[in-house]
Amino acid sequence: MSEETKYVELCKGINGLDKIILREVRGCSAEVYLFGGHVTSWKNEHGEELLFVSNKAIFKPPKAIRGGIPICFPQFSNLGSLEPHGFARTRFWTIDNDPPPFPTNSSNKAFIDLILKHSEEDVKIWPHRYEFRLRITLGPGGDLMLTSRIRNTNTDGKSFTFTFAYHTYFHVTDISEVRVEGLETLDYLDNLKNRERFTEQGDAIVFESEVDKVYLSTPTKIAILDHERKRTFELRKDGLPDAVVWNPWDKKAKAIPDLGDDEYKHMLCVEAACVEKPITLKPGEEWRGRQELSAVPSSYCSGQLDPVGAFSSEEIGPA
Ligand code: TA6
Repeated sequence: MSEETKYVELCKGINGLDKIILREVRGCSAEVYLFGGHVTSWKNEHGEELLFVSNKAIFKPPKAIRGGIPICFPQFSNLGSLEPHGFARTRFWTIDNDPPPFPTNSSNKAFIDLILKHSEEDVKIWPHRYEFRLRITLGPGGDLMLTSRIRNTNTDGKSFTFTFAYHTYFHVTDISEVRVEGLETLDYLDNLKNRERFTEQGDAIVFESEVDKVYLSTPTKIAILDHERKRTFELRKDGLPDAVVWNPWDKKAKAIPDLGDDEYKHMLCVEAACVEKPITLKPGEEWRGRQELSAVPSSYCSGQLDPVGAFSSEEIGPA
């Protein structure tokens, strides 16, 4: 990267929407739209795209962008009266130029702080005041880190409750050659069976048909092995006990207007989430939830996952 190249650049994206590009010295990059506070690209040092964004994605508000990392807040899916996955993914966020102190690794230079606050319109559908701060960091080694800090700023003394997910769409070469490790033997709610509770049987999770499951109280590390590409994604999470796994497969894909009929083969959603036990904040309280992603060559051995620790770049202090 040349001296002049910026770690953080604000520019226009598709349809003139404001976009931030994060770059790191070795050539990796990430892109974030202010619309939705939505990460739409994460590339490694070879310029290979690691996230899936549909060719049919509509970069036109108020429709959420299909792919990347939509932020689901204050409601995951249809678990409440709001629009599916809440409104954060369809609102315009702003750049937070003066965020409250945040424990940062000084080697991280490519990061952006965004903020979303209640609007008078939104108060009519979700009667609460809040500040949602989102820091998106591209580490020097190419890791992508998202940290959310949500504060209850109600002045009427009322608590609020929410569910949450980083609805991450990973780009995979061939879904039928992908396996997910770290969720085996866990309990899950099956969205395809009225959210009935089951226990995962067998070894790693593989894909042969539609999957829409919320794994409960998972370990902090999950691996997604793209056998065909010889690449492993590692997802590390903190403050987010659950993990959603979703692939619509062929029939459902055809029913989603902003997803190509065959694109399900090249995507897999694995989402750090808090679904089963919603979070409640009293006025003045803050919650933090973090997701870190790495992509490593798949000389990575399966079975290396350990259930604790290992937050590499920025530690989360007490809330
Ligand atoms: O996270 C899985 C899920 O809730 C699925 O049920 C599926 O519908 C998906 O999200 C996509 O939702 P969307 O509202 O973006 O079409």
